[in-house]
Amino acid sequence: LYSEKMKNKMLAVPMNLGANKAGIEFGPEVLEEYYPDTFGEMTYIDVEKQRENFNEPNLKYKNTILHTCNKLAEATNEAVRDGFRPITIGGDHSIALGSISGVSLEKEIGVIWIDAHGDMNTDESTISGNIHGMPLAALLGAGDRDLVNCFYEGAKIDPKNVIILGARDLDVKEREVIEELGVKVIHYDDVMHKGLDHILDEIKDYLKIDNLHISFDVDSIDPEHAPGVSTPVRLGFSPEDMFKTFKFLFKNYSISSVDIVEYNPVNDKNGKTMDFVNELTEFVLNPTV
Ligand code: EXY
Ligand code: MN
Ligand code: MN
Ligand code: MN
Repeated sequence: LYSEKMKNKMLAVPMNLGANKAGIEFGPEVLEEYYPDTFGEMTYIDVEKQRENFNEPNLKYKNTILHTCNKLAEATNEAVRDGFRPITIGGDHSIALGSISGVSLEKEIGVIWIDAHGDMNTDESTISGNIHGMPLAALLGAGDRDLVNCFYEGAKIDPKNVIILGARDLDVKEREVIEELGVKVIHYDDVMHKGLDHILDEIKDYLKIDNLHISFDVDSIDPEHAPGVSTPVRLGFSPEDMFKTFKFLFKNYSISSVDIVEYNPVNDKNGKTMDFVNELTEFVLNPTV
């Protein structure tokens, strides 16, 4: 399935509360300032601070994150219904709860979660209480009911239609959640040992779904190439290999929507990360496979 050329709808979500770290909220405006051609048309989903329930240390800033994700879901749902491809620029990975909830209402979608992490903690399994470590679990119906019921009741995706690609830092209890749900994980070790070509075949053989959402976390890239993230983990994809992966995905699936999250300008070194994020976004906006 070729991803037919679609009109893009660029959304910006300056969210840092899921990572509980300063800097990520400035990602969209920094990208827009340096690369107006790529990021000049973004519609901002503003983060409106809600009253928080601070005796829930395992769900930090839940109400504000949920409020923002509901607004984002409205926006991605409207974009899809109007025949656009929503491209959501973060902001931390908690916003994927909103972007994916919005695109999953009318049709079943698959998700490839490209990330050094699993983002499959629940409020019970989390160590940090940071919600950017939880969105995929919530999308699969696990954990805090309010997160699970974002935008509409219940799970948004089926575990059989999900692959986590590039994992190299999973928490112990998080692994149990992944096992229980039966989500396929392709660790970065597997990519190194089997080679990317083999891995891409593996994805093609496993993920049998028309509509695919790409949730791309910049920390999936080797911090040598992309240091500007909130939770860097050593090793990881080279930019070249990631472009090869994106070309493969756009060639073999009908890409419904894309997230590009966790870019943190504060940690960037001489703009290396910003340049990569711009190049990747340029490809997504005009996928020449
Ligand atoms: N697993 C750790 C936690 O839950 O806090 C780290 C999560 C990092 C999440 C970043 C967005 O990918
Ligand atoms: Mn509001
Ligand atoms: Mn992530
Ligand atoms: Mn990550």
